[in-house]
Formats: sequence, structure tokens, C-alpha cells
Amino acid sequence: MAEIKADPFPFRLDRGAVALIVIDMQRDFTEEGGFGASLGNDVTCVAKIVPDVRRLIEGFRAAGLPVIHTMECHRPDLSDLPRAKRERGNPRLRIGDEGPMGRILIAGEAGTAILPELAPVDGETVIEKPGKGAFHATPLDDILKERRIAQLVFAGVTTEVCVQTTMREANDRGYECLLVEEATASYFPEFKAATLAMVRAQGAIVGWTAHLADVLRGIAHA
Ligand code: TIU
Repeated sequence: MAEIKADPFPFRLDRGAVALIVIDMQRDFTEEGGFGASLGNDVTCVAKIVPDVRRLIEGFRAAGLPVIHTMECHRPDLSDLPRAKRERGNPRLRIGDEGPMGRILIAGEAGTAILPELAPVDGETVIEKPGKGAFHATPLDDILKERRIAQLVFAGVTTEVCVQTTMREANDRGYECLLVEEATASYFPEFKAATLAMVRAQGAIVGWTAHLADVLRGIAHA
């Protein structure tokens, strides 16, 4: 059992029960012409975390620990896209519309793919999810239980939307959750800061936060 320096107190890492979950590191959220930009966001600040997410993934792989990737996406026939989600807001391009990288947020399209530098390797689980949370309408919980995973280290985008939603879903299902500060980003830096603060408040009410270097040190020595 290794300890990772974390907030609000050290995280006791169980090497046999931990997985990294990388949330939605897709071109649709990090590149011009994708879903994130269609909502009016400046995508440059989320794209900046790619090298740190890569370091985290490589640390897990080097330690022989599981890496799980998620993708927010919908079926080409939009059968898993609630009307409320398609019609929300006033984006330039809606989910399912043809954009410069293919149809927005549709499985199999170029823009929906995970960034090549963070792409899953053989044997890594990829969860395609229609919601913001990765447990909603996916087999994630069954897969984790089958592999006896009880601790989830989180990276990805965006901190207050898909990452926080998934952390809260996981926390309610009994998983211990740790969010890596340098490996997550929001289009709104103040929302990232607020999410980090609210996750670890009240004695880790949702989970822990930790710095990348401390997580890498912890998994290397576990
Ligand atoms: N818009 C936004 O901040 N996020 C999303 O729509 N999806 C994810 O966070 N992946």
C-alpha cells in the first residue's frame, strides 16, 4: 500500500485495485471545428494539458496498471441522443451536424476520435458514453467490478462537466476517486479551481486532488 500526497489528506493507493480513467480527450473538445468550439469556447487552454495527460498515461502503463478511456459520442442515427441535449443552447453546429472534422460528436467520425498522442493501446478499455457521466448508459460499472477496481484516478476534460459528473457517479457507487490537477482542464479556469475545491472539501466529500508528480511517484513505488 503506497501513499500519494494529496488533498485533503494522503490517498492510500491499492495497487491491485486502481485504474486510470481518462475522460473524453477527443479532438471534438480540444480542436477548432469541434463540439467544444461550436459551443463558443476557446479550446486552447484545454489542449495545453495533453503532455501532462500523456505523462500520466505512460506512468500507469509503465507501472503495469490499467488505463481506461472514455469518449462522449452518439450513434450515427442519433438514437441515443435525447432531444433536450441536441437542442440545448445555440451552438453554431449541433451534435450530429456535419462539421470540418466530420459529424459533431458521432462515433467513428474523425473529430470524435481520441487525440492520437493519447490514443488507447491494445488491451485498454474504451467506453463510449452518450452522457456527461461515464456510468450513465454504459457497462463501466460492470467492467470495473469484474476487474475488482475500487480506486479511480481521473484525468481529462472538462473538469466541471464530464470529469466531475463521472467522479460523483463513481463516488456514489463506492469508488475512491482522485483527480490529477495538471491532467484536467476546463474552458473556464475558475470552474476548474472551483471543482478542485469542492471535490476535496468536507473531508474529501467527492474525492481527493493531487499533483501529477506525486501521483507518478506513488504509482511507481506502489
Ligand atoms: N462543454 C463541456 O464543458 N463539456 C462537455 O460537453 N463534455 C465533456 O466535458 N466531456
